[in-house]
Amino acid sequence: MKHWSKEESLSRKGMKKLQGERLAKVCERAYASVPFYKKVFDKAKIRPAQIKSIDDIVRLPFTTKLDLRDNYPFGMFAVPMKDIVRIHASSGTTGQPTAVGYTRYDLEIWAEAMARTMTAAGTTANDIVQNAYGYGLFTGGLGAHYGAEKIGAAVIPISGGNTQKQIMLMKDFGTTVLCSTPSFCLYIYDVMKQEKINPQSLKLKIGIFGAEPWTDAMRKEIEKRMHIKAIDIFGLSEITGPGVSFECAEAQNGLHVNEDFFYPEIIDPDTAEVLPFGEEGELVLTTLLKEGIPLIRYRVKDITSLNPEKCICGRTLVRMSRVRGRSDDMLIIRGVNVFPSQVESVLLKSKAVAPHYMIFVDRKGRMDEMAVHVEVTTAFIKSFTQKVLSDDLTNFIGEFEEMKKLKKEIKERIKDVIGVTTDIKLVPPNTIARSEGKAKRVTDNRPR
Ligand code: DLL
Repeated sequence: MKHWSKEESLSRKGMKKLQGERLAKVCERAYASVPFYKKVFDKAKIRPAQIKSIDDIVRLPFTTKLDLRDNYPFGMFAVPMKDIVRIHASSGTTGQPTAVGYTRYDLEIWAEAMARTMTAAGTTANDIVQNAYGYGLFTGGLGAHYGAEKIGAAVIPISGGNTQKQIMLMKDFGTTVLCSTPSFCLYIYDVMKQEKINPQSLKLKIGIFGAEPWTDAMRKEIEKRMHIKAIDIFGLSEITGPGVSFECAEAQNGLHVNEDFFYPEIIDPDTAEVLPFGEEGELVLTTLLKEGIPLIRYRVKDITSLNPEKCICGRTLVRMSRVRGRSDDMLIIRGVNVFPSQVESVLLKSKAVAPHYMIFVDRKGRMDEMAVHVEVTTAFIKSFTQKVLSDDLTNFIGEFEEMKKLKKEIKERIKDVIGVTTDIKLVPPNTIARSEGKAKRVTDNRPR
């Protein structure tokens, strides 16, 4: 039987009522059990009893990553440690990690959120799910694991990395669903190609991808190369992990938010004013049921918009648009705002380049300079030279007229679409570092 909860197709009115009831309770709990929330509620002169409907949420103060850091490791927990059954942590690449604790009930809700996610992607109890998200402090591995188990699929808990083995198991076990970052899937594809394994010879049909920004152009590349349906899923460890929102296979058009668990708002990142449906801004999420670490109006920093229209799949859950990137990943190049995903969209319009690129930002004197390194495809090189593709190519790759023309085209397109002048460097196939987890596509060397 298909896993489908009635909350996925509630009327807007019914959903708002449910959200309002849950918000009132979470405010009570947070106020009573977390000193941080008592302090900020008191400061804002608001009592939990004043929160009666979901529309009252605008009266509540925001929570930020800094608040989590200030209360590191367990200061934001709302239950005693005897009730916590799992602890995860963010990677902390930009400083101290943040720790999140789950009660048994929180894990149930998370598994339910991921069961909906897997189902919407087309996964059923008949599937064999190869889970290549990292197991460990990162929430991807265990998050996808319990969701897949909940719907009765067979999980292969291989975790990230180990590309050769990933391919071996796909073949031997007849994997039908792959869970990984989109960049890791591309890496798996590269290795399959080197080993002359045709993706069509595999049973793989669905890819459940997330944990990093990726564009629709990248989706098309993956779908074409791997012969699968590529589904976008979103989440973050502070809120639960993967399972905050998910695309459905029917529409692949926006990510349904599990809004009975996580209430989404969009705000103007500068003024913090709440924006109407359809407008792009910073995502803010409130956990409506979390016991371990309830978060009220948590500023997520990801840039997206919300669409309340009913989807062709039958779900009424509000949809968020594909995340464009984080506001703190946005590069400001000579005053122009640039998201790496915009660069990706432009690059992938060209058939001559592969979906592997790096962006380098530097400052020369007072000027910001942006360089984009992108791999050309083997097919493109073969179209104008019969020279063997070897490392030697690195030395003279820039000398071919075809290369110069392509470089110029990409440079002009980036200038037209994004409005910045970039230095384009075309590099031979397989020379840009591949990722087995979240891809790192930007190196910003500007002094801070
Ligand atoms: O990345 C949870 C996750 C695991 C999501 C597996 C999806 C699949 P964190 O490590 O806490 O958690 O990182 C969260 O990653 O705020 C976004 O900036 C980014 N992110 C996650 N999913 C997407 C996505 C996991 N589909 C941060 N598109 C988030 C764009 C994403 N960015």
